Amino acid sequence: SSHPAVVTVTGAAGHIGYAALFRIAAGAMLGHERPVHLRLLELPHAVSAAAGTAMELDDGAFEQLLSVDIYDDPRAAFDGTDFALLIGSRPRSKGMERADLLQANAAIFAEQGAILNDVAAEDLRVIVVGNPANTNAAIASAHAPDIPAERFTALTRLDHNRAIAQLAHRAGCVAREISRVTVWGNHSPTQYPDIFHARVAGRSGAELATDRTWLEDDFIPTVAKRGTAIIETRGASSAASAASATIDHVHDWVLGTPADDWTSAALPSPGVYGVPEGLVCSFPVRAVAGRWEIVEGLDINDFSRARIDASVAELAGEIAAVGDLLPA
Ligand code: NAX
Repeated sequence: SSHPAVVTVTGAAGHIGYAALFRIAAGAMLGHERPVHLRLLELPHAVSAAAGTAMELDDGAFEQLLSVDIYDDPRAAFDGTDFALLIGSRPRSKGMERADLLQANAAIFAEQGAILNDVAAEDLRVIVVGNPANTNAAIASAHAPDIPAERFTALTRLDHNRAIAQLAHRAGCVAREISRVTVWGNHSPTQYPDIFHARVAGRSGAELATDRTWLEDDFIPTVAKRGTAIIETRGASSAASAASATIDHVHDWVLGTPADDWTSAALPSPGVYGVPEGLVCSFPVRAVAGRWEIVEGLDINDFSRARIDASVAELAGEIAAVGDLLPA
């Protein structure tokens, strides 16, 4: 539809925010027909940087961009919003344990979930990018009882796109010749990129997977540890690729996945594929009429089962670690 969309981006002055905003303004996320109001939410110390980005957005003279507003108050930033791109989160600081990081972020996402519940638009869609993304999404949803849980999603599209890139290199083809890849589980090194159902330039992924040495020692760890490899090589974490994947996720959610293909997104489990209900887990998904549908009935072999179970166990552990921030 062409009614204007209100899009709130948290962490708007950060690296991913900077890369995402210009493409959203240019129509890459919601299509070139849909005008956009941008809301930039930042912590008080980064509001000035966000204001500078807003000046640059102005200077893009984007035809679809109706307004850019800057906030340090989440209640104002989320008022009436249709799309919440939750990119900002608390990074791990020196000496901080993983449990402390989980707690600090759980508090942020509990608050944002509650505010979204109060003030967001009826058709709100949420994508959590800030880590730990899956668990942050679960917490936000738990604090938003009036919003259907399926509207809270987390980004694993970057992992999905990384898997496609590695497969393309292996097979000597291009990305668009690859379909039906799935990333299962957590956005973490335990994630499982599954190629057994994939189609790779006319070949089956299962055929490529018969080379177990390549699969286990090369493909899977390369995809799962790509974020670290980017940091080591680039000297900074993935930003433009993460922004691009975030835009792909929302684009497909609203405008649909290509026929005969699927993608990966982390959604609250309805209890399928042995994933306990409520864990925000990455699944194979199609978007139909603006809703994600999990692709059901895929045959999961023992190799895949063990890896999915390991990542799901990690997700359950994260939720257990922040259990006291979940409403009773
Ligand atoms: P940056 O540190 O460049 O930017 C984060 C921004 O968020 C900062 O400007 C900060 O002021 C702001 N912020 C923090 N807490 C906030 C809050 N409560 N409300 C509003 N703004 C807040 O990080 P960047 O490189 O942009 O990464 C952002 C997040 O994405 C990180 O948590 C990162 O770990 C995560 N990532 C997730 C990925 C995924 O695939 N799910 C991949 C890329 C990335 O690692």
